[in-house]
Amino acid sequence: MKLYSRPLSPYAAAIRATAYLKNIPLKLVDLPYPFQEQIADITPVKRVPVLVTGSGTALFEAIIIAEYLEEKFTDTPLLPQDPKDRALIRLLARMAELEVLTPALNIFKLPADAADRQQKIDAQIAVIKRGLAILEERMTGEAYALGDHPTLADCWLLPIRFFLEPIKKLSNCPTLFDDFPKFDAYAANARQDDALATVWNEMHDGLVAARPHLV
Ligand SMILES: N[C@@H](CCC(=O)N[C@@H](CS)C(=O)NCC(=O)O)C(=O)O
Repeated sequence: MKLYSRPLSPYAAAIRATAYLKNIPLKLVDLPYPFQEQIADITPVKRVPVLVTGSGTALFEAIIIAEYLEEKFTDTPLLPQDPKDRALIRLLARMAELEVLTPALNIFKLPADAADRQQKIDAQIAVIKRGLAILEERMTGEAYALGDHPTLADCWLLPIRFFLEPIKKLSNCPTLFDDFPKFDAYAANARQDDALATVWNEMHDGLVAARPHLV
């Protein structure tokens, strides 16, 4: 299988985390920027990640790819048996994506010369804090997002936790995590896992290459 990816993309990083945690062999294709036209023939939305399966089927949308990998490779499950527990894991991942990553990306993509830039950033920071409060309430404070073993929630949380480091700098908001100690500590906890540490380091290298002043 081939994964079209970008090191810093939190969505692509979520799929790398899924694959690494499950020991799934993947051929990684790290696309140079701009990449959209290079994948236009395999995905109509021209976004990463894209997974091309062994039989040549292209799958896109990170959550679809992650769920496919979870269903196809069952040796190391990242979702438990109980439907309620599965739902709670998916809920944490979804909240992290919608309520934290989306406003963080809005800040990341804001042009340097945008009118009322700091005001716009502050508005997105308020949204991020609301999202972090949701995550903080649900996280267990253990080694992983929801306990002492990795789940699909970590595949989203780890990349998003990384991505908020440059966002703190971009936003002049060094105190962003002050009210969220479990989320803050999550970076160090989860990176004790080799697979998640690898994803963190790949994102770090991607940030060095793309926006070195934010490292
Ligand atoms: N909903 C998509 C979002 C993926 C996404 O936004 N990827 C970004 C990189 S982080 C991208 O490829 N952007 C290129 C573009 O929008 O032109 C998913 O879950 O896979």
